Amino acid sequence: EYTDPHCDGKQAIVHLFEWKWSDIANECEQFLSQKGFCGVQISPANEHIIKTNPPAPWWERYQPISYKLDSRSGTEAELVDMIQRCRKVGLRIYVDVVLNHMAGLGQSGVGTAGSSFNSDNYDFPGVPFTREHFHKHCEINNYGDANQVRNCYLVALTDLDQGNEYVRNKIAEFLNRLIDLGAAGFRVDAAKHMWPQDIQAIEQKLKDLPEGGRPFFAHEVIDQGGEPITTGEYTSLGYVTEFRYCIKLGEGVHNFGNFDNAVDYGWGMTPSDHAFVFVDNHDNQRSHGGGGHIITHKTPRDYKMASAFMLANDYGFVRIMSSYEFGSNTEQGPPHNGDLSTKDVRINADGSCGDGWVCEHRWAPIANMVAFRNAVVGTNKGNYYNQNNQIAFSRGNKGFFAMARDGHMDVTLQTGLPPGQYCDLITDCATKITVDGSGMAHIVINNNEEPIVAFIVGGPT
Ligand code: LAG
Ligand code: CA
Repeated sequence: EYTDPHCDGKQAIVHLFEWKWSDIANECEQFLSQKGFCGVQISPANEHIIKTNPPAPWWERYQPISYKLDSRSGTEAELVDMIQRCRKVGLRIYVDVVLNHMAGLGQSGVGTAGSSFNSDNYDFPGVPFTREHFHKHCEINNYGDANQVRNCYLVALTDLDQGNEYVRNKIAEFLNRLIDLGAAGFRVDAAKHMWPQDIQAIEQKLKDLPEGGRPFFAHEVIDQGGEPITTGEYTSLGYVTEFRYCIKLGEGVHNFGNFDNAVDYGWGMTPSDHAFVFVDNHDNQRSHGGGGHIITHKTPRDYKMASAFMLANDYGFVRIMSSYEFGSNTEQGPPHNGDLSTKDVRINADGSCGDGWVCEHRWAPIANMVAFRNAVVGTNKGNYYNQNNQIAFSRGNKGFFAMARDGHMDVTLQTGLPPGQYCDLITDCATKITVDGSGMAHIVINNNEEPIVAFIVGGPT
């Protein structure tokens, strides 16, 4: 339950981190629909704090002021327009929702929808929430204590009591409103910091989508082992983020031998049908939340290999990250104009992005592998080959994938596919592969920057 993304069987979503609603609508129409994406995770749509020092950091959006739908990505009208335009071209919207807390202590003022607030007084009249709706103040400093992780304050953020019936109703009202507006589901921020039974009680208050079915849920639970709170506590509530896979993908790219154990249930990794997977996310790419040796857009060659492998492998439901450029300042917000308003996403003539937007989701090995994943859904890996940092495997009799760490591969392999000529998806058909009557094909890679070949039955020819 809560695992149907409602996108006609498509298999990958993209997080357009900090994009404005108007830019997301354009991207649905001009790019994502052509490439077979299922939908978009959007940044929090509700009212949040406004910070000028530091100037408009990304994390403003993780400090809610109310559930009014005015944020720095746009107004409610712009949100609705975007949801509908994306929907028209077959893409669904998943809203990042911050339900664990409101703004941090020590702050007061006005939010992005004009609501006043005073955190130290627990006063959020835009909802309204008052002191009785929050846990008593204590700070989380011991992740070995599940009670503390759920009932105390995460970096001084005023911690809502989701055991309180009024709080549950206000949250459910907010989510139901997004369902009414056409959203297909939610990414739940800081789910680890809320009791699973409280999340369940909130989910039970939600409507079916207008077209039927339960909303999709991806719960953010940072579980890298060694703590009492595990992803397994949340799998009955929807998908759960699998941060160990970020580590596994990183290890695999650096030494392909490690891809043999990319999914390690001995490590406690989440079963595939509830694992929400990604190479990096908006937190761990800047060493907030999780961290570790995470591969990001800053090393494009490795990032393409990790992403392509993730899309080819038979594990989890995929989220592609789409970032903006940042340097050593991990607080830096999205590209902005002089008045701190977010810049438009610039799309260059060659299809890349500019003005500070990275658009990893437009990089060929990532964008074009979405079609691969859609085509091979439900099949297992077979004909597995992994030698000398060269990996290849089939997915049932639907697709074949190969990748070479040093950029070169020249080997004849069993593909498991019907005979015929196939187009390499990565190079948009510039390379062709012939599968003979016994399923064998000569696999050649000679591409240092994008050392990947992938082809599918029913693909372009
Ligand atoms: C998360 N997981 O459950 C994310 O992993 C984590 O990155 C989020 O924090 C957190 N939930 C809250 O949604 C992010 C930033 C923090 C930021 C926080 C609130 O990583 O750095 O804290 O959002 O905006 C900031 C300051 C803190 C301050 C706090 C409250 O960095 O120093 O105490 O605001 O004012
Ligand atoms: Ca909490």
